[in-house]
Amino acid sequence: MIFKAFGFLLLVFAIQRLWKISLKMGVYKKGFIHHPGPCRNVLPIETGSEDIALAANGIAFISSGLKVGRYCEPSCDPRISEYVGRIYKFDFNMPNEDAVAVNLPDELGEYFSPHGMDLWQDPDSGEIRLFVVNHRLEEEAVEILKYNQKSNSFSLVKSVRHELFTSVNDVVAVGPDSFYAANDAYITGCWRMMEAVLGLPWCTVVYYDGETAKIVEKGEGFNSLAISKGGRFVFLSVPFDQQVNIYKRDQKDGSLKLTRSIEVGCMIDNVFIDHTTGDVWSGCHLSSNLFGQHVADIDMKAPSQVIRVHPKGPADDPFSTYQLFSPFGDDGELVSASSSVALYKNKILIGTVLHKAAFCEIAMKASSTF
Ligand SMILES: [Ca+2]
Repeated sequence: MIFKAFGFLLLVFAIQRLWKISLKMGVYKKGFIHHPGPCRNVLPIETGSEDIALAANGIAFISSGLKVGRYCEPSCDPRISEYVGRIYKFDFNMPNEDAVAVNLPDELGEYFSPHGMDLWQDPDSGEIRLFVVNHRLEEEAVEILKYNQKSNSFSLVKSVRHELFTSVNDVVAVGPDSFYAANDAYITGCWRMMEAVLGLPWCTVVYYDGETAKIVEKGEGFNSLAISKGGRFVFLSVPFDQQVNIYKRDQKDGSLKLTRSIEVGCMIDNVFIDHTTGDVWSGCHLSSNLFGQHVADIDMKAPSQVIRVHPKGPADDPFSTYQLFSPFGDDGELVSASSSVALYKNKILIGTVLHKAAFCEIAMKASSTF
């Protein structure tokens, strides 16, 4: 009798999980082309542009060459393991120019697999530090790099490793050597999929204050982090639930308190905050099914979408009401599997997990339907 009851409960759980997963897979979703103005690919990027970090002067850094095979080698196109990790620089002020690879410090070694990034700029000296998630062969790391504009190079300030870094996807800087890091799983390798299938809340957000690290949030399917201007709110994307969580941040101890979850209708990846308007922008995947096919064969196209959430609430709770926009969509031909976006003076850069990058001018007025 007990076994029958247990079996029944297991069946109910399996049906509930399959129902939830099938809804989120987006099997029947199509990528529709709608560009906000003239768009072009940014050369020479061909092997991914997973995340974009933007400096106040319009210089954007783009991470490229993420070796996703670390997640589950048999399900990935073997060409991905040959990707070379790079960080490109793109200048929004010279939008007709190509992106240029930035010279990396020798300490990073031959094997470099950059993922999420964020930028910290010293308000007095203007020094730019780029925080880069790097899946080192032996362990996860957040590399803190100083940008040297004259030599177009990075020097290594600090390589932060910690036992709480289980599978870091993204990072958001809150000081010259302090940050939050989001782990997108606890298990490594192919078995990590079981975390999503079973709905195990083993993802974490880790706060590193420059010396020590602690877990400040746990849950399912975490991905990317961003922070509001002034640092009061932290944003966390949860692709599987197709939502972005908004937390109030205690600036003394780094703790986070969930205040809002906004459903965006697509598998939201890296979050970008427009500090002029407070808008949340993100690269999105429409179909995890097509995304999976793209990872298995990078010649198979996966649709792209960019979303924008415009806050309409008061300053202490800006997203109590909001408007949701889709400024960009593509069937996968221009850019496949969009993961990131950055906005600068009515121009956007769009990045992808494994494919090209695109630059678009925004011809429409932001206050209109775009
Ligand atoms: Ca990401």
